[in-house]
Amino acid sequence: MTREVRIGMIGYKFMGKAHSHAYRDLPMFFPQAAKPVMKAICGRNAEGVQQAARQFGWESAETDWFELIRRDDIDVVDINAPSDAHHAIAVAAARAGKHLFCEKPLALTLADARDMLQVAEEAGVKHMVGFNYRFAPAVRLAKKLVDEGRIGQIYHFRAWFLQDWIVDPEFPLVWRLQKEVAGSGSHGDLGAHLIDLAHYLVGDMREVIGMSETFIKERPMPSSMTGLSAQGSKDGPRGPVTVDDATLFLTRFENGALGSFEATRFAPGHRCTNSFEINGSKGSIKFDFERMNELQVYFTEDAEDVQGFRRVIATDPAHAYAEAWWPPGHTIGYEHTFVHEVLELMEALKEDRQPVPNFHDGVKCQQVLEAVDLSIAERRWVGVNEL
Ligand code: SOE
Repeated sequence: MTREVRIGMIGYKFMGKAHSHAYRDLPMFFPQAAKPVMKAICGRNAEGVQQAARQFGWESAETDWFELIRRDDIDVVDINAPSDAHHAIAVAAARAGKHLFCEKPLALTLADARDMLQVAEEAGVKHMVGFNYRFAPAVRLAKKLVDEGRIGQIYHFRAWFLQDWIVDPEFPLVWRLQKEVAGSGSHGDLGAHLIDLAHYLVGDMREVIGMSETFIKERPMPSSMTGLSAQGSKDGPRGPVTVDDATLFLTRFENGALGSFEATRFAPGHRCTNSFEINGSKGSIKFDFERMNELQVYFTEDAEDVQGFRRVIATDPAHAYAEAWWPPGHTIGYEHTFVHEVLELMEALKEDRQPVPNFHDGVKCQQVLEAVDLSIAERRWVGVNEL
């Protein structure tokens, strides 16, 4: 692989912008990495995609993803389209010899996710899945503390991802609320991140049991959507919400730890509270994405008179990625998680290895998502390996 990697990206809205920003920022802050060349961006709406190409800095625009994957000046196909398009694009792109970078959740179903992995492996291409929260320096620090045994044996992992952008019953029926496009609701959108963090920090899950609810069953059809905002008319046509508004589940990990998970879009005041807490024999760790530069850490071995949670700001040279950015205490944000993600992709390509997290992680996440769904449908504990 050369020092340059030519990218073709499908989707130009929320994630398209986040990824575009990452490609642009990477060479400035991580000049040692292979350089992403923003060759082509693709979207169905010609005017929209051309505007995005100009605004984000792409060399060209396409309106048909099939044309994009046929181009011989593209090395990586970056898939940011809604979830129902992931499988077809990934399979065709892998067969065309392109490396893959796909947003989460990997697919609508476990069967599709497994197929994507199999086709990518058979084609011998690299594959990455967009679990961006792994790339927050404070999360990297949590991982280091766990791996070095500084928290001891893990007893508990509890995680919650809370949002409130659809709490208004008149918020329109956007694609994220339609099962055939999104696969699931809060479960696959938010829960998927928590499941991935649990896999990353604690390990594999043995069994799960869950519950879910769709609080608002019908909503007005949307007339437009950008990011997480949408317009629709109260008096216009309405349609059924076919995904979960909230899903909660419990797990027993293979290493004996216990886990609890809550993903909801019905938590007023919580815009993007992606949090976890780990309790181990030697201490505890707490993370909250809304304070993403901080990690709360407690060590049982601290002297008794100063015991308590300490607030570590993960911006010192001792922390992952920090030296490339700003002086200590000069914090970074959401968009930087994507820069670090793209850094991993570029390094993996340069080193001729699979990036992490890759489609194996995407499949593992999908397996838990579906095990939880099955446990809800059958009202019982489900072994993750049943699927
Ligand atoms: C919307 O719920 C959303 O943007 C998710 O799609 C992202 O994956 C998550 O990181 C933040 O919330």
